[in-house]
Amino acid sequence: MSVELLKPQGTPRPGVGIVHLGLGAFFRAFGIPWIAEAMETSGGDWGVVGVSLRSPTVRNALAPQGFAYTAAELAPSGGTLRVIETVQDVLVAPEDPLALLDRMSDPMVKLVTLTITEKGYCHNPATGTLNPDHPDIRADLAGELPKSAVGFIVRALQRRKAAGRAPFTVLSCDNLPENGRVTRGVVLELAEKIDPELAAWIAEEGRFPCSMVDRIVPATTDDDIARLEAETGRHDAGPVMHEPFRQWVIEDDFVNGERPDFGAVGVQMVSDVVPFEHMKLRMLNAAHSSMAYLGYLAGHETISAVACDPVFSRFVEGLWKREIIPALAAPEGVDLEEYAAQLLERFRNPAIRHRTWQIAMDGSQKLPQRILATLEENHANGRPSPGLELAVAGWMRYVGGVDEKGEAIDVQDPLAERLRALSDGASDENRVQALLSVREVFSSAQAVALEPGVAAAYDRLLEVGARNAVGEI
Ligand code: CS2
Repeated sequence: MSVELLKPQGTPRPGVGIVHLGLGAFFRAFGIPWIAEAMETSGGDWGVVGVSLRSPTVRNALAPQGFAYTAAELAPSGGTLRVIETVQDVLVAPEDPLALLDRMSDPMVKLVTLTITEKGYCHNPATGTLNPDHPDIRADLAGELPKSAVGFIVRALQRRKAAGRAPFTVLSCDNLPENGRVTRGVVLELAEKIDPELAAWIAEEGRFPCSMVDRIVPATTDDDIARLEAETGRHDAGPVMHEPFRQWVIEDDFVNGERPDFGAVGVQMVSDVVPFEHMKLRMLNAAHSSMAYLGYLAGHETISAVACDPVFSRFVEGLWKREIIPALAAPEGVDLEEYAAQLLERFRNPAIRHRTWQIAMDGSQKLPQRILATLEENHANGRPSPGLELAVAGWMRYVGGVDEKGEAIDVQDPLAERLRALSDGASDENRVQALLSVREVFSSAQAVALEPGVAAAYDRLLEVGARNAVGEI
C-alpha cells in the first residue's frame, strides 16, 4: 500500500463539544474524521470525549498515545494514512459513571453522538419500543447511576434541566431505520418512568435528528497493527481500517442549530433522511447479512471472498434487482441500479478483510430492518422473494450453531442461547416454525407469511448446502 501522510490537525486542541457513546472502530473511522475536517474547515470547539460503555480496551490502547490514532484507508490499490487528534479523552462508563454524567452535563457539550449498535438501544427490534425488562434498563430504574446509554442520556438531561441548561442534541449513528425517532422514543419512555415532567421537557426541547451512516470498517486485527508498524515505523495500538467510500446523511435539526459545519465537508444535510436509511439498510446491509450467513455456511471467511464467488455475486445482484429495488422508493436523484453496482464493487475490495462472522453477529437485532421489512412489502404486493427467504433460512441454520462440516459456530447474539435451545429442541421439519415464534424478531403476521418459503429454503440448505442452494435462486 502506498502511504501518504496527511497533516495531523495540530495544536491548540479544541474544546470538547461532543460526547460520543460507544467508541468502537466505526465512529473512529467515520464520524470523527468528518468532525475533524469540519473543524479544519470552519473551526469550532467540537473536540470529542469518547465513551466505552463496557470494556476499557480502547481507552487503554489510546491513552498512552494521547488519544491520537491512525485511520488507514484501504483501497484496492494504495490508500492513505491519517493521524486523527480529535479525541480528547476516553471515559469507561462503568469505572466512573458520575464522571461521565458530569461531562455530559457540561454546558460546552452540545452534541451526544451514538454508535452503540442495534442492541444498545435496549428496545424490542420488532416494534422499536423500549424493553422495560432489559437488565440494564432495570438497573437504570433501580438507582441514579445509569448503566445503559439510554440511562446516561436521560440522567444527564435531568441534570441539565435542573441546572437550567439547554439539552444536548442526540445524534444516533447506528444502522436502525429512523434511528433518531427510535432514540427519542426509548429516551422518552425511560424518562417518563423516572419523572414525567422531565419527559415533557425532553419532548419539547430535545432534538434527535435521524442520520444515515455508511462506511465499511472491519474490526482491526493484530496483523493490521503489525503491518502498519512495518510501513510507518511507528507503533499505533489502536488504528482503524476503512474503505475509501463514505456517506453521511443527517436531518438538520439540532438544539439552537449548534453543530459542526458538516455541510462544508460533504455531509448531506437534509430535511428527510428516511429514504436514504431505507436504501442503505435494505440494499447494503440486507446484502451484507445475506452474504454473511450463507457465505459463512459455504465456507467463505470474508465478504470480499463471497462477493468474488460468481455464484454469490449473481445471487446478490438478483436480490437487489428482483426483490429489493422493486420494493424501495429511491431518494431523490439516486439511481438504485447504479447504487447496487457500486455496492458490489465495494464488497469486492480485496484490501478490506471484513469477516462474514463479524457481520453475522446480532442477527436477531438486524434482520427486521434489513430483510423482514422488504419481505413484508413483497408479500403484500404478491412479489416472490426466494433469495431473501433463503437468507432468513441461512440465519436459522447459522444460529443452530453447527456448520455444514459439523463444526461449532461461535454465535454472538443477545438471544443466542434461546435461539440455540429452540433450534435444538425442534426436529428438522419444525425448526423453522420454532424460530419464527421469536416475537422480538418476527411479528405473528410475518411468521405466518414467511413460513412456507423459509421452510422450503431451509430444506434446500439441509439437502444441498448453502452454496448450491444459492445457485438455485
Ligand atoms: C455490517 C455493517 O456489521 C454489519 O452488520 O453490515 O457494519 C456495515 O459494514 C456498515 O453498515 C456499512 O456502512
